[in-house]
Amino acid sequence: MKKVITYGTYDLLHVGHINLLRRAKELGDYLIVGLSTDEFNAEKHKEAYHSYEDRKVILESIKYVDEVIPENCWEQKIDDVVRNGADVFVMGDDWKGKFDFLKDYCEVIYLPRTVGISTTKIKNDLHG
Ligand code: C2G
Repeated sequence: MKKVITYGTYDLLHVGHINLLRRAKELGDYLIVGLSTDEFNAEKHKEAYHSYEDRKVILESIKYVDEVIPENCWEQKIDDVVRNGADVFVMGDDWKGKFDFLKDYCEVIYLPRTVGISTTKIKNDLHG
């Protein structure tokens, strides 16, 4: 079984997230998502609208997602890849190059982002 792993906040779920998850799943048979905890989001200077628990329930309901694990820190990726036996690590290409250190442990693929949508854009558009 070919395992794929990716990470993110996945707040205010939108088509950019779904496009990423669909393409990530297409690269294997089983997709694990490392979901940023509220505490880790603070480290990323991000504040999610939905709590970790709610973002986890939402992600787990997506047909492309097989498992959701917490992302607590930047340093856990190598351990996650090894412990979960992930064959492929996937991220949107806004992260291009940032996780190349994982190439020693698995395939690293950066996928083109979906243009024109982001959680930040949704928040800004809603604020009028
Ligand atoms: N994404 C995308 N297209 C968009 C918006 C997001 O392809 N229009 C992708 C991002 O590149 C990322 C995933 O969707 O791969 C989740 O995006 P975020 O929730 O914004 O994740 P981020 O805050 O970038 O956290 O350790 C890695 C971090 O946790 C990534």
